[in-house]
Amino acid sequence: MIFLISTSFGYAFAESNYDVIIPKGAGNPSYDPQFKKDLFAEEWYIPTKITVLVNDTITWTNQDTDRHTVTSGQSSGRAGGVTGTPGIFFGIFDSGLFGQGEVWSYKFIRPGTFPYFCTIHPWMYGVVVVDGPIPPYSHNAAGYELKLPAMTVSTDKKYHNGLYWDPVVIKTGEQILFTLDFFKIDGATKLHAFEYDFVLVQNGKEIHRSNGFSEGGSDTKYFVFTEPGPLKIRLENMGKDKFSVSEFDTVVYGNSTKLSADAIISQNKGEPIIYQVSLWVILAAPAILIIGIIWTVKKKH
Ligand SMILES: [Cu+2]
Repeated sequence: MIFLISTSFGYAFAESNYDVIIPKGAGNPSYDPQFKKDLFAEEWYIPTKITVLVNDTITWTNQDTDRHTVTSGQSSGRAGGVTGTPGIFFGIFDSGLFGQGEVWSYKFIRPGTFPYFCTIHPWMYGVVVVDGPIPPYSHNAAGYELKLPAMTVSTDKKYHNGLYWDPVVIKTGEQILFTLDFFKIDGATKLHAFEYDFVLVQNGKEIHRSNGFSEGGSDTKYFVFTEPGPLKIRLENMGKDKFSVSEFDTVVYGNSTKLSADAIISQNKGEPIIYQVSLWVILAAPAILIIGIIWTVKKKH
């Protein structure tokens, strides 16, 4: 009986282990396939895209001399690395720094597309595609079950907030009803006519903000999501205080997870900008020098 219940959720897979390598040279944002191949990595995580099943584990091995991270979020890409643009944190997993010869493992317990990058070399990008059934219960962005209503205490410890959403698994194109509860820190005294901002942050970007007002301690909000990806539901400016923030996290599922993985890769590839810039310097420097010599010679005569 117990076995039947577990298979009805589709979690009867053999759990497999996969390896991703961080190659030597990953700490350099440029590359030159013809020369210095040992100093410049063409892929920062090998393979860049890996497809696994729910409950599989991936182990990253650092073969570079620099320390690196495996951090869920959006890389700034090759071009962004040159301009010093940081990556965008999604907050699902973060290895922290690990050095030469060290490894870090993570088990993926829900399906989806998980882009990741290195926090100190944000041009480094990889993506994990996890195939399998969507957990039939409400869960956080990592996939762990979240009992609804989810409860939390505001950052300034002044308020207690409850949040319920329906349907409990959020999908694109479906109207979601959010029910919000506002209590004093005792968790029992309802806050009536209480002002706040309802904020949705998806894939690290604010996608919605609207004012709210509680009636008898509660309020409702509707939203239809167009994009899949990790979601933070934030209650900000509670009681008109910018330090009063409560946050909940979950995920929005789309129809296709594979398409977005390919989009992430093509978006990050970009041009090897440092190589182009260095070519300009090589060509422009002698030209400026010659102009300077001609100008100096002319001045003397
Ligand atoms: Cu790195």
